[in-house]
Amino acid sequence: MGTIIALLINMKNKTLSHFKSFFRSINLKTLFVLLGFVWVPTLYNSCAGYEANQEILKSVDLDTNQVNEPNNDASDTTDATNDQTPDNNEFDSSNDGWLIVQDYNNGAVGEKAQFDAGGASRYSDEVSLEGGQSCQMGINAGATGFGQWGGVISHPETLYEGDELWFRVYTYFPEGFDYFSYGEGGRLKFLRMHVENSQGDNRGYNDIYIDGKNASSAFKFIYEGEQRWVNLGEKSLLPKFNQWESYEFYVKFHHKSKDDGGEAVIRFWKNGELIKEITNRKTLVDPTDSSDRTHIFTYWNGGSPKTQFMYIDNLVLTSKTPPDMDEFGNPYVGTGIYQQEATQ
Ligand SMILES: [Ca+2]
Repeated sequence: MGTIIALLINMKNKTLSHFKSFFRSINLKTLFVLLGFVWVPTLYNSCAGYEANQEILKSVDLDTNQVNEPNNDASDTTDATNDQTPDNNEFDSSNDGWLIVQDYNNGAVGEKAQFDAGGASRYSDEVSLEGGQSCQMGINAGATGFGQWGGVISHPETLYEGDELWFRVYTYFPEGFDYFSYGEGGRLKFLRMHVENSQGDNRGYNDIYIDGKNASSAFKFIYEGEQRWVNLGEKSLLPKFNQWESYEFYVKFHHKSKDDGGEAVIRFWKNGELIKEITNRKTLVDPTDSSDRTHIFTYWNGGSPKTQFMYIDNLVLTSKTPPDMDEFGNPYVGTGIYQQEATQ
């Protein structure tokens, strides 16, 4: 497919005048054959697995994403990270929760990282927050990307009403990355916690979206079991290019909001700063609902506007209470760097 596109681009550049006269003289039947020639491999690549996608992604000119000048200088990350390295053992041992850390430092570069449904998520040494490696996430132009874009982490133990979940991840968007959605609602799925009922039927996700390009806010929250949007943060809080930034999404699962006498609370931080605490939304439909898995990205509403890559590093997903607290006394993972080895 990459070869076909390259050929078409070459033809356009080198023989534009011939190309125009060719199209003026072309009949409808030939046009359909040509369209099929392009469309069928595109469809194949959007459905096929890792190998097909890898081929496409390798054909991208990395110059346009400015990842040719990887910046592994740890001094650039000091603004976003704590000087102290927290100890995983500091996580609250008084509850029975679990802790997952992914630092992507030990996988073979180019191999698929440890996500479900993340065929184009691979270990990379092009940029890293710590340890020399990160996880590169990629998507093809026009693809919605399920099975390729982002990834899914199954919860080691299912979470129920009253349980809490913290999801912290560092992201690096290269210059020129377009993180907006241009269809199917016009918002980009970002951090997502899945909810199901006691029969295993879908109850919708607790979602953080990157809001629309022309929206007033940078992000939005919704619990799909309630379908009420909440704006999160000013536009200035959108991801910045060529730097590591942390995002953290906290949910206390409950079928009633705190404001309604329940326990459901949602918090969202960027770079350790609380963007919003939400106390008037529920996070389950029924008290018997549960949360079985967490997603990062996984489906690009309307399709990606271009073929592009970004990177994540030092992902922490935990139902154990983290040792750090924000300025309001809320426990959170914050900006600390954790080591994967200690949790294995
Ligand atoms: Ca790393």
